Amino acid sequence: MQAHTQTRQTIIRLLSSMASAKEISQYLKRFSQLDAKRFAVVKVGGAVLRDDLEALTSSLSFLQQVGLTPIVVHGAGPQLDAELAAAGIEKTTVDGLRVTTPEALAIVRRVFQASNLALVEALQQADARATSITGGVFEADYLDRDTYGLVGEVRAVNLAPIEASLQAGSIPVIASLGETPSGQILNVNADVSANELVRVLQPYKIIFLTGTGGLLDDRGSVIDSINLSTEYEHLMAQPWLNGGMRLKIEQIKRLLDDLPLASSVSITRPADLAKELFTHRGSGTLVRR
Ligand code: X2W
Repeated sequence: MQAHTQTRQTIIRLLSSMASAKEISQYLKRFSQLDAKRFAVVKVGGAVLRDDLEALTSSLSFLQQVGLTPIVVHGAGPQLDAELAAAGIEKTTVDGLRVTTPEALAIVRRVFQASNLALVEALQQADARATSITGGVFEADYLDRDTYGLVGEVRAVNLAPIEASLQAGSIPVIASLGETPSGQILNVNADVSANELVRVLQPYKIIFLTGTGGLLDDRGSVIDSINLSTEYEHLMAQPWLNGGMRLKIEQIKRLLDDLPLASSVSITRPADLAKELFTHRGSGTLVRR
């Protein structure tokens, strides 16, 4: 009952966002003609899991109800900050990546598992089918052991668990943990793992869900669109751009450089996901090459 109410609210929000039924059905038709495996990769930041779970689950559940199955990759940054601090482990980051000691890794693994399960259960509560995937997808190597410790860079992506989930019409919910060929688990930044998955899958839509609902300018307003070919240098030179966002934009640039020219990345918030997908105007920040 509650899930239906949430879905109805999503639809009402969608309709009130000035999209015509014609517009929405055009997008629906286009998406339903695509290879179902490549509809969308949606990266969900840990802040969204913590602060915006209901909008997230109702938006993803809505997609499933209209026959679309997104692939979800999630982080757990703020949850890790809290749990590591509670264990008395000081936070060190280099270039936006968390330096991960063996002691920290044990907590990273536990927190990723818990966050993953919490999202899967919340999706099921919202009437969605979802599959928990906390390993077996990202084959990794040490990024630079001296600098970062147990942090991985993705060497290969194993699509089998994702495909099995999609085949069953279930939303794959993937934690950002990597594993070396010899079985060492590594902490992987979730933007990095989402990007590697996108490189392999080349999905139709690439969406980053963040607490901010887009890239913010110096006054805290969401920037509508960024054209990397003309704005990248200028943007990266801005002192107000924080480490996480800087890393995100750098990675999006590298990602888009590897994808077909027409590809773009959307950064938005969960409540505006349907608006981003089904309206010409979209929502949040659209990043193009
Ligand atoms: C990240 C993984 C979590 C993450 C970390 O330890 O914070 C590294 O930095 P968000 O919420 O998407 O930022 N890993 C190596 O990326 O979560």
